Amino acid sequence: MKFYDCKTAPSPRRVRIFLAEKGVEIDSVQVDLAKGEQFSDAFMKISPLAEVPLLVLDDGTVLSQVNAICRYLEEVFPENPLCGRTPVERAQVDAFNGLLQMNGFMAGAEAFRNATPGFKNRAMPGPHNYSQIPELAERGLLRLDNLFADLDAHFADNQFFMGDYYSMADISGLTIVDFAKWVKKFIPENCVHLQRWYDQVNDRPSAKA
Ligand SMILES: N[C@@H](CCC(=O)N[C@@H](CS)C(=O)NCC(=O)O)C(=O)O
Repeated sequence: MKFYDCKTAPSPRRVRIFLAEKGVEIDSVQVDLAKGEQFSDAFMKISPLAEVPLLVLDDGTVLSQVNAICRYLEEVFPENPLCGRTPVERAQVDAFNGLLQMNGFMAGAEAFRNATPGFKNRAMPGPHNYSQIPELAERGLLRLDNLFADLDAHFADNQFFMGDYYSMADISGLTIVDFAKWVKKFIPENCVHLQRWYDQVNDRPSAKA
């Protein structure tokens, strides 16, 4: 297996934390997004999506998308389950991940990519170019405010996303809070429950991945 990673990017970090929690090491290749290596012929031949992360299996099968890659890794490394321990938990972790993808990663990407000069014409990742829309940057910031408030309410009654069970949803959430710092969104002082959760997940050794 080979993991196509970029040390500075939030999406592949989710896979790195997942692997660290599992205690699994995989050969990895760094793709320097700042240098545009995702558009190189060599990389586009592996995946025309021009995005990381990617996982290439020994038989050449290419897996893309964080949630799909982690779902596969969970199947082949089932010890210490992170995607749910029962059918109900698996559905609940998927639901949190879907919501976090939409309301966290998309919101952060909206805010960052539509306002950062270096991303002019690159408002969306992937092989197609899109112009920046400043209103979307504004909306992304508002969506992050709302997400933080919603998560604070959730963590008032829950140690982790899934009660007392640390899961893939916590990995997604941690990565979003750190990604939000790129657009100068920090956990508000009044979100004490969200801050308590963040400190707890950020203290785990895997958070350094
Ligand atoms: N939906 C994808 C998102 C992947 C993604 O957005 N990757 C970013 C890095 S965080 C990327 O490769 N960007 C390339 C670019 O900006 O050109 C997933 O879940 O894996």
